[in-house]
Amino acid sequence: MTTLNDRLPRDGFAPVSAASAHALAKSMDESGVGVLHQIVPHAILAQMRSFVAHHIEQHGGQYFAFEGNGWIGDTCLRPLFEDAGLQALLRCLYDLKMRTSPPSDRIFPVLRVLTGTHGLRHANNFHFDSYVVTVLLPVQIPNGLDEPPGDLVMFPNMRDARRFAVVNILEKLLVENLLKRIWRTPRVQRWRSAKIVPLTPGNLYFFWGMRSLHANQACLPGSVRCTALLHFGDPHECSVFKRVSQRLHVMRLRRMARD
Ligand SMILES: O=C(O)CCC(=O)C(=O)O
Ligand SMILES: [Fe+2]
Repeated sequence: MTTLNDRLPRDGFAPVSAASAHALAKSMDESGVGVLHQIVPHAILAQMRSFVAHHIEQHGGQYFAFEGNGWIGDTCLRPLFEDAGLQALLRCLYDLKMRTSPPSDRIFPVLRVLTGTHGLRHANNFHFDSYVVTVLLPVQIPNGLDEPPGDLVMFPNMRDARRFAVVNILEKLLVENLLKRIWRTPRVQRWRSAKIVPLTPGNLYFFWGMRSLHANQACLPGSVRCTALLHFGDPHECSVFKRVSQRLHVMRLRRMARD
């Protein structure tokens, strides 16, 4: 039985549940993105921004990203990450798309902070995620007058989720490396009907990360653009080829830090 308490927002977050799964999946299929509005309140975004400002200082004013469970447990986003409603929603979305249960309930969280000249290297870096469902929470988005906000750009549902890990790796190598400059050109973006998604802090943006080629647009080196990503459902989690793709990902990040 649901009590009033169950329906009240917890820790200031608006409630999220699997009841939104069908509407979100429809929107993700049809337009590329599904949105849940005003889920994370201002007070929590403000706390996250001071956490980020502190770490920017420690990184010499340059781009950084935190990957994996370590960072989120120490932040005020933890209740969202651990929320049973969000977890049920993610499972349901995976199930709707893949027609099978996810290999595990693991959520892979990432905090990306674009700032400084290194932030520019990470703009227009088109890729497919290794996970079927991606949730993007804008924490801080540049909003100065005439300032580029660093919108999300995507080619919605460009391919199907790949059943075989090796096909996935080869396809990623081709699209993300050999063809990487092509996706940045305005003509190709127009031709392939790229979708520009302006981001509002506090909303949750859902998309099929494994199917939709995506990247962020550039922002000014003096600005801060911070997003938290929750990746869910890696169909190749148990594959022997997984190590290869992880290695490629690490090499790519190292190359970007060096160049
Ligand atoms: O920050 C963004 O807008 C997108 C980041 C992203 O796609 C990722 O980390 O996988
Ligand atoms: Fe991504």
